[in-house]
Amino acid sequence: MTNSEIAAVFDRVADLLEYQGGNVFRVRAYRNAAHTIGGLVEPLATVRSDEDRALTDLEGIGDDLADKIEVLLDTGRLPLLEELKTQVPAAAFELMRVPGLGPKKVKQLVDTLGIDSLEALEQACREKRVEGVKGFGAKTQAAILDNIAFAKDPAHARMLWNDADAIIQDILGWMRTCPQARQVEGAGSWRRGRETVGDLDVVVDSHAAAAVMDHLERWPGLAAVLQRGDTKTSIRGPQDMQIDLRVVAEESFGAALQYFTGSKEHNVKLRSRARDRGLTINEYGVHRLSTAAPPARGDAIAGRSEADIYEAVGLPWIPPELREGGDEIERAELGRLPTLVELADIRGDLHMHTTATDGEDTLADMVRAAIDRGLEYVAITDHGQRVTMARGLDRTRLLKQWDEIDRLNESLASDGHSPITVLKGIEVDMLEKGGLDLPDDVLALADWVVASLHYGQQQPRDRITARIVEAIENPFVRVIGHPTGRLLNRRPAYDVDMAAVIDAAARTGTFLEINANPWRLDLDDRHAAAARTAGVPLVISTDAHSTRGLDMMRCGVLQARRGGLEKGDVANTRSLADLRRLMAKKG
Ligand code: DGT
Ligand code: CA
Ligand code: CA
Ligand code: ZN
Repeated sequence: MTNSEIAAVFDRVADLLEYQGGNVFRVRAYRNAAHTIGGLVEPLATVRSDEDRALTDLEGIGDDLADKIEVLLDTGRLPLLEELKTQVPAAAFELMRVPGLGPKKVKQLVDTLGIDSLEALEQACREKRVEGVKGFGAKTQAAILDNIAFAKDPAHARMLWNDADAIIQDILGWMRTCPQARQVEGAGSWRRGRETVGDLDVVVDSHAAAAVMDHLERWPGLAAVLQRGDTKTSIRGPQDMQIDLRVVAEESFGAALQYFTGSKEHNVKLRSRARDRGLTINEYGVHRLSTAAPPARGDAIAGRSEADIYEAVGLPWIPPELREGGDEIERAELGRLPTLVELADIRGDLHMHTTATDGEDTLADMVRAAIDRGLEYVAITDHGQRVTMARGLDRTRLLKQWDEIDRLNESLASDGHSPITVLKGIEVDMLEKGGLDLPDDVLALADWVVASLHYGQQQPRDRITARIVEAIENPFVRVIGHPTGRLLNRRPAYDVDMAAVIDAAARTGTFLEINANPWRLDLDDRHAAAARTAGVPLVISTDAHSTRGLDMMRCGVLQARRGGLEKGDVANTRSLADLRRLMAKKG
């Protein structure tokens, strides 16, 4: 069994236990185990067979779970799951895949309406039978209908970029140890930094294709070989991810890298530009149209490097993040390609949580981790009191945290040179009825205020937009956090008029966030580009809930690059003094 299959078994056990109203700690143990295993590139079978290691070395895997993993590896089945399946209706699991329908809600629908399939649930919503069930109502019923459509859409089954990145880094590292491989690069949507990835594409420069493919087949992450040919092999890796590997000769490597980086739309435009110049481009190189097809090796006018390919059609090299078939070729032609923001430009992180609310690490740990990452300033922005699930801060607890931050800043500066400045921040919530969850006299004392919308996401477009615009108009609100609320693969954005939000932000000098969490990436590339055009400063923030979360900054930077953002468009590339000058433009 692969890791992803084992993770899926544990997730299913957790769902079914929860459905039965099982012990919450037991449910959580299975969920955590599924999470750990799902994120592991190395196969569990390898860990188990290594004499120097034990399955129980893995985070959240105790003796009991280790035993169950061994049973799964040996037999491919888990008696506990088989037993649970006999106790829970077959449809329950299918229904739990609908975003927003947890095990408890599903149980209620099954028990009261006898729902036995996704189709039956859809039907019941249409016939308005769900709104009558206790705890549901008309709004929830409408949301379920939307979410069934969302769950059925294959576009929502793609892997998050950050997870795909872990897999491709492992495979690139492995392939670079192959003696016959001279250059090894990742291509496709991963290289373009798309928020989700369908499959992974790898291009290898070698004259010994068979040896390269043999090496690929020995990759520890390999689950199955799907297809092996002379120049291309496709395999299945961890979490069912497909990987396509192509082997080309050195003189074609740049052409292949360009071709397989795509996007398809970008390539179509590039080819048509080539044709206008009497040239043809394919994965082997750029040739004159007059030469007989297929062109013989060696007569290409470009192919070795990507820059050569673009140069052959009179263009500068275009960064992969911009190759989506928009106006990047026209901009390149005019010499107007942006100089894209880079991770190294980022000097501060202005959205993060601590153990005071729903973070996993303490204030001191978060700040230490930020120093280790070379940041010059951070804002601590725990939740305001409305977020009761996260034990959101009321006035008293917030002021107490700010005292702690004062003392921390003092101690950091005790030798006269502080490595970092910690800003006193808060993530206030926009209330369902309008307004914020902490009063202005408290916000006036903050260095940095993020306002976010977590509740009442089903409200109609004009209500949601009005709530956000009202927050923007609050003189103390500096930035709107994750402005559309989308969660990739899980939940669509709430219905909001982004043009009105961008407009209000521009008018008031309020910033908009690019939330770097790989599930969010919100604003997305297009909205970020629109905000830039309107002159709204963007802030790329991790919204970290642990020290590891701080490393997600790179995902946000990638999204910003896709939106064509330059260093100057991103407020947290500035020094703290310059950031404060920019903040002073509001109100
Ligand atoms: P994905 O895998 O769905 O996230 O997206 P991509 O862009 O990685 O697409 P993929 O893996 O099908 O192909 C990788 C690149 O190869 C693609 O961006 C452009 C190029 N390519 C593949 N098939 C074709 C094709 O039939 N025509 C053209 N023009 N380009 C193609
Ligand atoms: Ca791909
Ligand atoms: Ca592919
Ligand atoms: Zn947050």
